Amino acid sequence: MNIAVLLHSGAGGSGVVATEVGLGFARRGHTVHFVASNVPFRLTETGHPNVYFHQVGSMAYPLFEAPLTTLAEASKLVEVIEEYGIEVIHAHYAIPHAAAAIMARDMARVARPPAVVTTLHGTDVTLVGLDRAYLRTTQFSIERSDVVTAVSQYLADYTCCEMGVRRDVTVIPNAVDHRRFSPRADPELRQRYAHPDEKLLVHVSNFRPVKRVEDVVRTFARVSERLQARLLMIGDGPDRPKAVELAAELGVSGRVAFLGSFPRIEPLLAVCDLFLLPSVQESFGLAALEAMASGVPVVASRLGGIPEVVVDGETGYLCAPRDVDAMAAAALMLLSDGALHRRMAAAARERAVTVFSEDRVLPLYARAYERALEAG
Ligand code: GMT
Repeated sequence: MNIAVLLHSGAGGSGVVATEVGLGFARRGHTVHFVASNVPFRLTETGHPNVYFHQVGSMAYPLFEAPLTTLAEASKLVEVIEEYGIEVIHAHYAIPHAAAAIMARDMARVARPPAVVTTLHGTDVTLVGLDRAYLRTTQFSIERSDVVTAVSQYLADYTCCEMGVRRDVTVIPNAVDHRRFSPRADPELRQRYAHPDEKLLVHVSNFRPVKRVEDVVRTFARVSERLQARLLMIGDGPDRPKAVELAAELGVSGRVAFLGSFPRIEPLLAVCDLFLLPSVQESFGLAALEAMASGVPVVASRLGGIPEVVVDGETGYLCAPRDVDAMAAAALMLLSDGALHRRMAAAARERAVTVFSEDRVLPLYARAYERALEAG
């Protein structure tokens, strides 16, 4: 199949999923064309003869108050459709990609226009899409796609109930490459971040307000009152300075490393003991899944799609959002009991492999592509 993938190229979860799913299809022999404004964050591999990247152009003009990216994206996509015979466009995140995909499908001068599959990721519906500024375009783009998928049942229900979208939304959970993200003891790597008698906690996100990175620091500070521990903060974003300041205020700066954002996190995840995800909004929680695949249990908020990923009491613990005391207590329970930790680490890995492996999830997308082609 010739597949065009539209995505946000930054470090956000939707772009990561789009890249990993696209590469998964490429490894299985399909030709994948990534169309984005920059090289996608996780597109670090080269040497796939069937992977292409097409950069969306931009033209500044004094009359335009902001760049017209949706139009530029649709224009680039039409070129790709006509030159490479694209059969399926996979738009990850409704705005603006699904809109650009529908525009390009209608513009393409080809005998058989491509089918459009739109995957909803979360904030495209729960935050941005519901804003009146984008509501009608988002509804239109979802309704006119040939097949729409959502990364959790929570998000599928939310799309239908809150957005008033009248159509089927198929749940296809996010996938993890469980061969790359796997438990791997690497004492040499671990000792760069923690002494042998210390526990190593980790958080990965884009440090936006919904991630509550200050609650990560607060939880860690409470944990480290009771046991020797360190915290790795991986990622970057608007709330990073607040988290850095809070760590200083709470006297834990020396034990918290703000590493910044980088694409290959799997070796580091595998040497950590616990993943913290205290978000106040989360349609899935991809970073938590990658931790689980690495054999790292998760303490997270009980909300959105997180309970579909993390099973409370089995692969980690779920607590009320903003309840830092409960999260610290859960973390301490897990980290102080070696047998419990080993059991949860194994269960986390097992769930990641059996429910969310690419081998299981990619065929669901393949079926969605086929259905879209039949509908188109
Ligand atoms: O919140 C983020 O990390 C970014 C955002 C995005 O769209 O890039 O993530 C959303 O999509 C991810 C991949 O499907 C999900 O794992 C995240 O839960 C979701 N974020 C929210 O719902 C806040």
